[in-house]
Amino acid sequence: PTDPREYVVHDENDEAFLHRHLDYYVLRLRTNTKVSKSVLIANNEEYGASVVYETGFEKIFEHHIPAEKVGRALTYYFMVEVPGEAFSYGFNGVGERVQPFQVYAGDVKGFEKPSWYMGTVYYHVFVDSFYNADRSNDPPGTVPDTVPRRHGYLGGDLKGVVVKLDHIVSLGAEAIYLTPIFPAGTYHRYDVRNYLGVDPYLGSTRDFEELVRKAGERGVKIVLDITLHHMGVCHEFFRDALIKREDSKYWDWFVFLEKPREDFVNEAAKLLEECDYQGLRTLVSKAGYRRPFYEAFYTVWAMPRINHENPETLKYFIHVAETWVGRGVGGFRIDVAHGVMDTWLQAFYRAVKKNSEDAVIIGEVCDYPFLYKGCMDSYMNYWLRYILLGTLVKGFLSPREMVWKIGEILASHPVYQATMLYNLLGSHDTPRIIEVVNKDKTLLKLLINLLNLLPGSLAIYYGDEIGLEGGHDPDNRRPMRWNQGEWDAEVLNTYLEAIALRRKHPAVRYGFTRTWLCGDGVLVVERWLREDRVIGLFNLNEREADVSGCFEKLFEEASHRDYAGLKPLPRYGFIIIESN
Ligand code: ARE
Ligand code: CA
Repeated sequence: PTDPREYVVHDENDEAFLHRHLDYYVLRLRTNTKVSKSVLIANNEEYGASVVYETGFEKIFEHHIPAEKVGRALTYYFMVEVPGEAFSYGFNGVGERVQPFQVYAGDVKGFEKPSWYMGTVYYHVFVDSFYNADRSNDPPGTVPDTVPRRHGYLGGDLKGVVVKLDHIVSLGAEAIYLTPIFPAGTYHRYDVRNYLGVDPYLGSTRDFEELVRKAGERGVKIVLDITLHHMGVCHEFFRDALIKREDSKYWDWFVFLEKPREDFVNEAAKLLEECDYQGLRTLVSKAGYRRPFYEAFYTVWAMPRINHENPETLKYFIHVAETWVGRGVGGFRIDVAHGVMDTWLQAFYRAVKKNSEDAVIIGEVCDYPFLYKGCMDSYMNYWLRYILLGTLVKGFLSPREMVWKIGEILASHPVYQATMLYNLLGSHDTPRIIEVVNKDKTLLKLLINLLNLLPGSLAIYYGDEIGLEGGHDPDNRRPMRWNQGEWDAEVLNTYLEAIALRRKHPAVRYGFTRTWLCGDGVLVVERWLREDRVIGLFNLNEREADVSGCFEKLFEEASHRDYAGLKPLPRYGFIIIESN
């Protein structure tokens, strides 16, 4: 709507509009772009907006009220200004005199204290490629871990992660996200055979518990990858369903599109027992099947989809999650979360959180991310990655569009949730970031520092910190390089400094955020919490940019003169200013 009076939105029941973040209550108002100002009147005091997000077609005003001003209840309305007019907005809508919103403080959702997964540093380990510390458990056909990945096993194992904890800790990582460790039929293990065990090629349950303990002693949590969308075709439940069909207890755990043919099933059952994929492929083509006769991950035979309409599946996976929480894990990354029914995920989430509030649930979400309320704490923020690369590498977004889109992400989440997002430059599903930027290390440094300063957790895909190369899957899973002589010291130092900054400043970990453009394509990211403040200026241009004009808005008083003589920022240059 073009009339600003027709587009003023605040929903006191929606966390994105009203929530608690540490010592503050956060209240947001969405308006159209003509609105110039919003003043919140709360419990008889006035609060200007601390942040204004612009998304291109909206403005979102964010007001912060110190918690001690709230007491038991909050009574509030907004005064909205448009050039030439002003009006109020309250519970009953727009008018001159409006009824206020009223809420009990106890009903407002959010966090009073920081949780461990706000602004955490994750280290993402692709287990088979990381470090082979135990040759005695290597799968047959393991190739030496100096050979680039082609599909077969490299032999990495859980002991390998324990042995290399020093490296992970010295980086400043606080949690390790492990790709699947359950018994499976492939090197990546997304085709799970048994959700309650550890793949013998990786070690034993005791080895896993040792990893949890040793990591825990150094303040590092372990997050497991769990596939809730599909199972492995060799899982005994699937085999049972295949053999007994409707008589199987597990028939309804999957979605069969047609009845398995008897001649096929008898032979398949034998092959599945050994998890012989080679044999299975031959059988499938002999039987003339063009695609699986059950729903699957795409059309991958090895990954039959789980029937989430069957409540038994929910019960089972809650049991699985609780078993692993009992073994000390810090949480889960849910594979293909965007392919699992919302209601199922919500119930799973509630059940896990009920018994272990501290366990983080991170969804794999590749598409439009804002629809995942109440299903997870965090998601893999591929959307932010797309925005940053779309602006800085591919160039199909302008700096202005980039700021709008970042604003949209931030304004769509409660502040506390924005600090939990799993922000990444790359993963085991994308080409390596060093390749994406065409080995341009100046640009890479800018990306690392920009991602580090934006709200969210910071995830490092193993090897990215030392400049490991690699293209598309499976080339992005090359063996980790352990000869330090082959490490890229420049990249490593960039990560070390960025992480040290994050660990030093609560503002970076879980502070509030303002972003804007100044001058010509210079992005300013300001983070603050109470007295702590960090400001980054990023030159998004491929050429030098003047930044002297950027400081007046930042430091209205004396201090800005200190920066008046500041030199222009070089191509993709940046500076970070710490307030104390
Ligand atoms: C293997 C081969 C591939 C081949 C594929 C199909 O390596 O080259 O194309 O088989 O036969 C796991 C393994 C993969 C394996 C796959 C199937 O890690 O190596 O691929 O199993 O056997 C989409 C999904 C998203 C998924 C990605 C990979 O939406 O959920 O594709 N990510 C998870 C894991 C993967 C894992 C699986 C799912 C399966 O993180 O590692 O694969 O359990 C756009 C789209 C996204 C799309 C994305 C592709 O962004 O919007 O929807 O993600 O591209 O990256
Ligand atoms: Ca091994």
